[in-house]
Amino acid sequence: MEKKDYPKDEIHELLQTLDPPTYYDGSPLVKYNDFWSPLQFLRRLLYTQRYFEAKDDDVILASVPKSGTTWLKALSFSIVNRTVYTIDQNPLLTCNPHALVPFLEHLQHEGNPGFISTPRIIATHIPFNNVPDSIRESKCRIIYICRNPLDQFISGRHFYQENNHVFRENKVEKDFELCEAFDLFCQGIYPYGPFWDHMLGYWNAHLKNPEKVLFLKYEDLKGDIALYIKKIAEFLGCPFSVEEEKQGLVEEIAKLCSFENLKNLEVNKSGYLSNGVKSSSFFRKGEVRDWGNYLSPAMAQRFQKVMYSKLEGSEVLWITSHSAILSLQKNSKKTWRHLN
Ligand code: PAP
Repeated sequence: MEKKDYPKDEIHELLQTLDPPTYYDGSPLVKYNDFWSPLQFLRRLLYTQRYFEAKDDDVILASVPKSGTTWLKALSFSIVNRTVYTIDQNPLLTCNPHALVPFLEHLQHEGNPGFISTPRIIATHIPFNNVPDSIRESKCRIIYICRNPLDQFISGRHFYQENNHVFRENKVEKDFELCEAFDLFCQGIYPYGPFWDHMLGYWNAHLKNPEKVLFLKYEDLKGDIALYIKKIAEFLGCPFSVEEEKQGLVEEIAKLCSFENLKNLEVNKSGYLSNGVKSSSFFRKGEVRDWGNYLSPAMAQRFQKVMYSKLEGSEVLWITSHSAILSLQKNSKKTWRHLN
């Protein structure tokens, strides 16, 4: 994307029309076009909406933060580029997945390496209704990944605390109590939230055109990664050949992109991305239902009611909260503790 500037006075005028920011763990969020945009990224969002031109062969990876974006970046990059790099020369061995697959909202940012893949693979946390028109209107394909929102919430909690030097406006401010953050999350106040609208937006787009939008679930990938590697390849129009399958390429990609492998690579153990975020903070536990170690049964009950009230009548309720609700029953006898 050519580097242009988004006029400062337009942003200033827009901000006059929006409510003052609401703070999520010290990070200002503004309600813009029905979603909670991090204030620090609003300018980039507007820039992207105005100038980004999707190409028909682009691959867009979309998600609510902390739903498995890093994993999906690694998988998509390896699948699309499997004839370009052998497994032992794959750039994932020496680069964090976020350095190989840029975020749409950060493309214009200084220091962004741009695209190193053809077709281009670009990630975004922007809700479907707010992505640039050309993404909706072109033939580009979108892969959406969702995750049990309670795990998403706990993952985000760790991530934002570990990187508060990047996201928090007042860096010395004390951490939010877990229950305060949870209260906001249940109201939909979370970066790029409400999560229910985010999921519904992409889900409805998938129903309307399943060839354009593939809807994946983190928990399903954890259950059978080989199956989903093949599904992604088919969706992108580059299915594995019989020969590739015989050679075990699907399993090799699964292993390369596994949590254990990526977490233990030198490049992901230390250091920072160009935006100041700790590389290691993208690889915490990679588990399903970790929320049960942090949230009380009462909190989970409250969450269940929120899910029903927001998603009732849509299959998304079943798809995204089925595991949350089942695990609520499983975890209800567990002892629990607060994160702080
Ligand atoms: P992002 O939205 O900031 O890019 P994202 O990658 O979506 O973050 O989410 C990070 C979560 O995915 C972390 O979950 P946790 O906090 O519950 O542990 C991270 O551990 C997990 N994750 C990262 N890479 C993988 C992987 N290869 N396999 C499974 N889970 C992974």
